Amino acid sequence: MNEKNFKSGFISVIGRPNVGKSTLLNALMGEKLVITSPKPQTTRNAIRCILNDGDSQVVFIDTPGLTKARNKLGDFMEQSVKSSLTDIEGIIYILEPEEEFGKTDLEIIELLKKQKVPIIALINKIDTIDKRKVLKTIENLASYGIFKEIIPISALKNDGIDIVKKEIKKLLPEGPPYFPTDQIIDQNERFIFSEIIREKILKATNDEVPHGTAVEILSVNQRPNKEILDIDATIFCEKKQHKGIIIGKDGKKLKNIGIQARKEIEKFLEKPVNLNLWVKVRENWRDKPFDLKDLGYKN
Ligand SMILES: Nc1nc2c(ncn2[C@@H]2O[C@H](COP(=O)(O)OP(=O)(O)OP(=O)(O)O)[C@@H](O)[C@H]2O)c(=O)[nH]1
Ligand SMILES: [Mg+2]
Repeated sequence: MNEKNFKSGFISVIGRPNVGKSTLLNALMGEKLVITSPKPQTTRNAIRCILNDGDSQVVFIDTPGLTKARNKLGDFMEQSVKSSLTDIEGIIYILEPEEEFGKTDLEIIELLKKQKVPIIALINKIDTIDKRKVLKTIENLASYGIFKEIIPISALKNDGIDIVKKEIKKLLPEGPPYFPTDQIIDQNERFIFSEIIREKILKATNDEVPHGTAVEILSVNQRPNKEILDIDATIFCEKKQHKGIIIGKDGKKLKNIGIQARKEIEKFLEKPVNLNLWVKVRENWRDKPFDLKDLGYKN
Protein backbone atom coordinates (compact mmCIF):
# COMPACT_ATOMS: atom_id res chain seq x y z
CA MET A 1 0.00 0.00 0.00
CA ASN A 2 1.34 3.40 -0.99
CA GLU A 3 0.44 5.43 2.13
CA LYS A 4 1.37 8.76 0.64
CA ASN A 5 -0.99 8.99 -2.32
CA PHE A 6 -3.70 6.69 -1.00
CA LYS A 7 -7.24 7.74 -1.91
CA SER A 8 -10.45 6.83 -0.13
CA GLY A 9 -14.09 7.80 0.22
CA PHE A 10 -17.75 6.82 0.33
CA ILE A 11 -19.99 6.67 -2.74
CA SER A 12 -23.73 6.20 -2.33
CA VAL A 13 -25.69 4.30 -4.99
CA ILE A 14 -29.30 5.43 -5.25
CA GLY A 15 -32.28 5.01 -7.57
CA ARG A 16 -35.80 3.64 -7.90
CA PRO A 17 -36.52 0.05 -6.82
CA ASN A 18 -35.45 -2.67 -9.25
CA VAL A 19 -33.20 -0.54 -11.50
CA GLY A 20 -30.16 -2.69 -10.73
CA LYS A 21 -28.34 -0.97 -7.84
CA SER A 22 -27.39 -4.22 -6.13
CA THR A 23 -26.49 -5.88 -9.43
CA LEU A 24 -24.17 -2.93 -10.08
CA LEU A 25 -22.60 -3.34 -6.65
CA ASN A 26 -21.85 -6.99 -7.33
CA ALA A 27 -20.39 -6.09 -10.73
CA LEU A 28 -18.17 -3.39 -9.20
CA MET A 29 -17.03 -5.79 -6.48
CA GLY A 30 -16.43 -8.62 -8.94
CA GLU A 31 -18.35 -11.09 -6.78
CA LYS A 32 -21.85 -11.57 -5.43
CA LEU A 33 -22.06 -9.77 -2.10
CA VAL A 34 -25.55 -8.30 -1.99
CA ILE A 35 -28.84 -9.91 -2.95
CA THR A 36 -30.76 -9.10 -6.14
CA SER A 37 -34.14 -10.17 -7.48
CA PRO A 38 -36.67 -9.29 -10.17
CA LYS A 39 -38.98 -7.98 -7.43
CA PRO A 40 -38.84 -4.35 -6.32
CA GLN A 41 -37.73 -3.53 -2.76
CA THR A 42 -35.28 -6.37 -2.46
CA THR A 43 -32.66 -4.35 -0.59
CA ARG A 44 -33.79 -3.13 2.84
CA ASN A 45 -30.62 -1.79 4.49
CA ALA A 46 -27.81 0.52 3.48
CA ILE A 47 -24.97 -1.95 2.94
CA ARG A 48 -21.38 -0.84 2.55
CA CYS A 49 -19.24 -2.80 0.11
CA ILE A 50 -15.55 -2.04 0.25
CA LEU A 51 -13.52 -2.10 -2.95
CA ASN A 52 -9.80 -2.18 -2.25
CA ASP A 53 -6.94 -1.89 -4.67
CA GLY A 54 -3.29 -1.04 -4.10
CA ASP A 55 -3.77 2.72 -3.92
CA SER A 56 -7.43 3.33 -3.11
CA GLN A 57 -10.44 2.23 -1.09
CA VAL A 58 -13.94 2.98 -2.36
CA VAL A 59 -16.79 2.30 0.03
CA PHE A 60 -19.91 1.87 -2.09
CA ILE A 61 -23.23 2.10 -0.25
CA ASP A 62 -26.00 -0.08 -1.71
CA THR A 63 -29.34 1.40 -0.69
CA PRO A 64 -33.03 0.40 -0.79
CA GLY A 65 -34.93 1.66 -3.84
CA LEU A 66 -36.48 5.07 -3.29
CA THR A 67 -40.27 4.95 -3.37
CA LYS A 68 -43.22 6.09 -1.32
CA ALA A 69 -43.14 4.29 2.04
CA ARG A 70 -46.28 2.25 2.76
CA ASN A 71 -45.36 1.05 6.25
CA LYS A 72 -42.79 1.49 9.00
CA LEU A 73 -40.34 -0.82 7.25
CA GLY A 74 -40.65 1.54 4.25
CA ASP A 75 -39.93 4.53 6.50
CA PHE A 76 -36.84 2.76 7.80
CA MET A 77 -35.71 2.03 4.23
CA GLU A 78 -36.24 5.62 3.12
CA GLN A 79 -34.31 6.84 6.15
CA SER A 80 -31.43 4.51 5.26
CA VAL A 81 -31.21 6.11 1.82
CA LYS A 82 -31.30 9.65 3.18
CA SER A 83 -28.60 8.93 5.76
CA SER A 84 -26.41 7.38 3.08
CA LEU A 85 -26.20 10.84 1.49
CA THR A 86 -24.10 12.38 4.26
CA ASP A 87 -20.30 12.26 4.55
CA ILE A 88 -19.79 10.95 1.04
CA GLU A 89 -17.57 11.96 -1.87
CA GLY A 90 -20.01 11.24 -4.65
CA ILE A 91 -23.32 9.73 -5.71
CA ILE A 92 -24.16 7.16 -8.33
CA TYR A 93 -27.70 7.70 -9.57
CA ILE A 94 -28.87 4.68 -11.49
CA LEU A 95 -31.93 4.47 -13.69
CA GLU A 96 -33.39 2.54 -16.60
CA PRO A 97 -33.73 4.05 -20.08
CA GLU A 98 -37.02 5.97 -20.31
CA GLU A 99 -38.48 8.23 -22.98
CA GLU A 100 -39.76 10.40 -20.17
CA PHE A 101 -39.01 10.29 -16.47
CA GLY A 102 -41.74 9.08 -14.13
CA LYS A 103 -42.77 10.74 -10.89
CA THR A 104 -40.29 8.84 -8.72
CA ASP A 105 -37.28 9.66 -10.88
CA LEU A 106 -38.34 13.30 -11.03
CA GLU A 107 -38.49 13.32 -7.22
CA ILE A 108 -35.07 11.69 -6.98
CA ILE A 109 -33.65 14.30 -9.36
CA GLU A 110 -35.06 17.03 -7.09
CA LEU A 111 -33.32 15.38 -4.15
CA LEU A 112 -30.10 15.17 -6.17
CA LYS A 113 -30.22 18.87 -7.04
CA LYS A 114 -29.78 19.63 -3.33
CA GLN A 115 -26.64 17.53 -2.97
CA LYS A 116 -23.23 19.15 -2.95
CA VAL A 117 -21.10 16.21 -4.12
CA PRO A 118 -20.51 15.15 -7.76
CA ILE A 119 -23.17 12.85 -9.22
CA ILE A 120 -22.58 10.23 -11.87
CA ALA A 121 -25.70 9.03 -13.69
CA LEU A 122 -25.72 5.44 -14.93
CA ILE A 123 -28.28 4.30 -17.46
CA ASN A 124 -28.54 0.58 -16.75
CA LYS A 125 -29.94 -2.43 -18.63
CA ILE A 126 -28.76 -1.21 -22.05
CA ASP A 127 -28.61 -4.87 -23.07
CA THR A 128 -32.41 -4.97 -23.19
CA ILE A 129 -33.36 -1.56 -24.54
CA ASP A 130 -33.10 0.00 -27.98
CA LYS A 131 -30.38 2.59 -28.60
CA ARG A 132 -32.83 5.37 -29.37
CA LYS A 133 -34.32 5.18 -25.89
CA VAL A 134 -30.86 5.28 -24.35
CA LEU A 135 -29.93 8.38 -26.36
CA LYS A 136 -33.16 10.07 -25.33
CA THR A 137 -32.40 9.31 -21.67
CA ILE A 138 -28.90 10.79 -22.01
CA GLU A 139 -30.42 13.91 -23.57
CA ASN A 140 -33.00 14.24 -20.77
CA LEU A 141 -30.41 13.75 -18.03
CA ALA A 142 -27.98 16.21 -19.63
CA SER A 143 -30.66 18.92 -19.70
CA TYR A 144 -30.56 19.11 -15.87
CA GLY A 145 -26.89 20.07 -15.89
CA ILE A 146 -26.24 18.36 -12.54
CA PHE A 147 -24.48 15.19 -13.65
CA LYS A 148 -20.71 15.03 -13.87
CA GLU A 149 -20.88 12.00 -16.14
CA ILE A 150 -23.69 10.09 -17.84
CA ILE A 151 -22.67 6.52 -18.62
CA PRO A 152 -24.80 3.79 -20.26
CA ILE A 153 -24.06 0.39 -18.74
CA SER A 154 -25.28 -3.14 -18.32
CA ALA A 155 -24.58 -4.21 -14.75
CA LEU A 156 -25.77 -7.71 -15.55
CA LYS A 157 -23.47 -8.13 -18.56
CA ASN A 158 -20.58 -6.29 -16.92
CA ASP A 159 -20.65 -3.71 -19.69
CA GLY A 160 -19.19 -0.29 -18.84
CA ILE A 161 -18.21 -1.26 -15.28
CA ASP A 162 -14.50 -0.46 -15.76
CA ILE A 163 -15.36 3.05 -16.95
CA VAL A 164 -17.53 3.55 -13.85
CA LYS A 165 -14.69 2.45 -11.58
CA LYS A 166 -12.30 4.85 -13.31
CA GLU A 167 -14.68 7.80 -12.99
CA ILE A 168 -15.39 7.02 -9.33
CA LYS A 169 -11.70 6.88 -8.50
CA LYS A 170 -11.34 10.41 -9.85
CA LEU A 171 -13.76 11.64 -7.17
CA LEU A 172 -11.76 10.32 -4.21
CA PRO A 173 -9.63 12.66 -2.16
CA GLU A 174 -6.32 11.61 -0.64
CA GLY A 175 -6.78 9.92 2.70
CA PRO A 176 -6.26 6.67 4.61
CA PRO A 177 -8.60 3.66 4.27
CA TYR A 178 -11.76 3.70 6.43
CA PHE A 179 -11.92 -0.08 6.77
CA PRO A 180 -9.19 -2.75 7.01
CA THR A 181 -8.03 -3.32 3.42
CA ASP A 182 -8.98 -7.01 3.52
CA GLN A 183 -12.60 -6.27 4.53
CA ILE A 184 -15.18 -6.29 1.71
CA ILE A 185 -18.52 -5.71 3.47
CA ASP A 186 -19.63 -3.95 6.67
CA GLN A 187 -22.07 -6.71 7.67
CA ASN A 188 -21.54 -9.85 9.75
CA GLU A 189 -22.01 -13.42 8.53
CA ARG A 190 -25.45 -13.76 10.14
CA PHE A 191 -26.72 -10.82 8.10
CA ILE A 192 -25.28 -12.29 4.92
CA PHE A 193 -26.86 -15.71 5.61
CA SER A 194 -30.26 -14.16 6.32
CA GLU A 195 -30.11 -12.09 3.15
CA ILE A 196 -29.22 -15.13 1.04
CA ILE A 197 -32.24 -16.98 2.47
CA ARG A 198 -34.48 -13.96 1.87
CA GLU A 199 -33.27 -13.76 -1.74
CA LYS A 200 -34.28 -17.37 -2.34
CA ILE A 201 -37.75 -16.64 -0.87
CA LEU A 202 -38.07 -13.60 -3.15
CA LYS A 203 -37.23 -15.76 -6.13
CA ALA A 204 -39.55 -18.61 -5.13
CA THR A 205 -42.70 -16.70 -4.18
CA ASN A 206 -44.97 -14.09 -5.74
CA ASP A 207 -47.29 -11.18 -5.07
CA GLU A 208 -47.45 -9.98 -1.48
CA VAL A 209 -45.67 -12.96 0.12
CA PRO A 210 -42.02 -12.03 -0.57
CA HIS A 211 -42.35 -8.44 0.61
CA GLY A 212 -43.65 -9.52 4.01
CA THR A 213 -40.89 -11.95 4.89
CA ALA A 214 -37.93 -11.51 7.19
CA VAL A 215 -35.28 -14.02 8.22
CA GLU A 216 -33.74 -14.45 11.64
CA ILE A 217 -30.66 -16.59 12.14
CA LEU A 218 -31.16 -18.52 15.38
CA SER A 219 -27.82 -20.23 15.67
CA VAL A 220 -24.60 -20.92 13.80
CA ASN A 221 -22.60 -23.84 15.18
CA GLN A 222 -19.50 -25.63 14.05
CA ARG A 223 -20.20 -29.37 14.45
CA PRO A 224 -17.56 -30.88 16.78
CA ASN A 225 -14.77 -32.72 14.95
CA LYS A 226 -16.49 -32.21 11.59
CA GLU A 227 -16.06 -29.63 8.88
CA ILE A 228 -19.81 -28.98 8.68
CA LEU A 229 -21.51 -25.81 9.95
CA ASP A 230 -25.06 -26.05 11.32
CA ILE A 231 -27.26 -23.01 10.71
CA ASP A 232 -30.80 -22.71 12.09
CA ALA A 233 -33.03 -19.91 10.84
CA THR A 234 -36.64 -18.77 11.10
CA ILE A 235 -38.53 -17.24 8.21
CA PHE A 236 -41.18 -14.81 9.40
CA CYS A 237 -44.19 -13.98 7.26
CA GLU A 238 -47.20 -11.79 7.85
CA LYS A 239 -50.12 -14.17 7.39
CA LYS A 240 -50.98 -17.77 8.11
CA GLN A 241 -51.89 -18.18 4.47
CA HIS A 242 -48.41 -16.94 3.47
CA LYS A 243 -46.85 -19.57 5.70
CA GLY A 244 -48.62 -22.24 3.68
CA ILE A 245 -47.40 -20.74 0.43
CA ILE A 246 -43.78 -20.61 1.61
CA ILE A 247 -43.88 -24.21 2.85
CA GLY A 248 -45.65 -25.39 -0.30
CA LYS A 249 -47.26 -28.71 -1.12
CA ASP A 250 -45.61 -31.47 0.92
CA GLY A 251 -43.04 -28.92 2.09
CA LYS A 252 -41.53 -28.81 -1.38
CA LYS A 253 -41.14 -25.05 -1.72
CA LEU A 254 -39.44 -24.61 1.64
CA LYS A 255 -37.15 -27.52 0.87
CA ASN A 256 -36.17 -25.92 -2.40
CA ILE A 257 -35.58 -22.51 -0.78
CA GLY A 258 -33.36 -24.29 1.74
CA ILE A 259 -31.35 -26.11 -0.92
CA GLN A 260 -30.74 -22.96 -2.95
CA ALA A 261 -29.76 -20.96 0.13
CA ARG A 262 -27.50 -23.69 1.50
CA LYS A 263 -25.62 -23.98 -1.80
CA GLU A 264 -24.97 -20.27 -1.89
CA ILE A 265 -23.89 -20.07 1.75
CA GLU A 266 -21.53 -23.00 1.13
CA LYS A 267 -20.04 -21.17 -1.85
CA PHE A 268 -19.59 -18.03 0.25
CA LEU A 269 -17.96 -19.87 3.17
CA GLU A 270 -16.20 -22.49 1.09
CA LYS A 271 -17.31 -25.20 3.52
CA PRO A 272 -20.25 -27.61 3.89
CA VAL A 273 -23.36 -26.33 5.63
CA ASN A 274 -26.47 -27.93 7.11
CA LEU A 275 -29.32 -25.41 6.99
CA ASN A 276 -32.56 -25.87 8.94
CA LEU A 277 -35.45 -23.52 8.21
CA TRP A 278 -38.68 -22.89 10.11
CA VAL A 279 -41.58 -20.68 9.09
CA LYS A 280 -43.49 -18.57 11.61
CA VAL A 281 -46.19 -15.93 11.40
CA ARG A 282 -45.68 -12.47 12.89
CA GLU A 283 -48.73 -10.51 11.92
CA ASN A 284 -48.15 -7.08 10.50
CA TRP A 285 -44.50 -7.00 11.65
CA ARG A 286 -43.62 -4.37 9.03
CA ASP A 287 -45.66 -1.83 10.96
CA LYS A 288 -44.57 -2.72 14.49
CA PRO A 289 -41.56 -0.84 15.89
CA PHE A 290 -40.63 -3.67 18.28
CA ASP A 291 -40.72 -6.33 15.56
CA LEU A 292 -38.74 -4.15 13.15
CA LYS A 293 -35.99 -3.66 15.71
CA ASP A 294 -36.06 -7.29 16.68
CA LEU A 295 -35.60 -8.32 13.05
CA GLY A 296 -32.64 -5.98 12.59
CA TYR A 297 -34.33 -3.02 10.90
CA LYS A 298 -33.21 -0.24 13.18
CA ASN A 299 -31.27 2.95 12.61
N1 LIG B 1 -31.25 -7.25 -18.47
C1 LIG B 1 -30.71 -6.69 -17.40
N2 LIG B 1 -31.23 -6.92 -16.20
C2 LIG B 1 -30.63 -6.34 -15.14
C3 LIG B 1 -29.49 -5.51 -15.26
N3 LIG B 1 -29.15 -5.08 -14.03
C4 LIG B 1 -30.04 -5.63 -13.17
N4 LIG B 1 -30.93 -6.39 -13.83
C5 LIG B 1 -32.06 -7.15 -13.26
O1 LIG B 1 -32.96 -6.25 -12.66
C6 LIG B 1 -33.55 -6.86 -11.49
C7 LIG B 1 -33.36 -5.96 -10.30
O2 LIG B 1 -32.00 -5.91 -9.96
P1 LIG B 1 -31.51 -5.47 -8.52
O3 LIG B 1 -30.02 -5.34 -8.61
O4 LIG B 1 -32.06 -6.35 -7.48
O5 LIG B 1 -32.18 -4.03 -8.43
P2 LIG B 1 -32.13 -2.99 -7.22
O6 LIG B 1 -32.11 -1.64 -7.82
O7 LIG B 1 -31.05 -3.32 -6.28
O8 LIG B 1 -33.56 -3.24 -6.56
P3 LIG B 1 -34.06 -2.90 -5.06
O9 LIG B 1 -33.07 -3.44 -4.11
O10 LIG B 1 -35.37 -3.61 -4.99
O11 LIG B 1 -34.21 -1.42 -5.00
C8 LIG B 1 -32.89 -8.22 -11.35
O12 LIG B 1 -33.75 -9.20 -11.90
C9 LIG B 1 -31.62 -8.07 -12.15
O13 LIG B 1 -31.13 -9.29 -12.68
C10 LIG B 1 -28.94 -5.31 -16.58
O14 LIG B 1 -27.95 -4.61 -16.80
N5 LIG B 1 -29.61 -5.92 -17.59
MG1 LIG C 1 -31.08 -3.77 -4.28
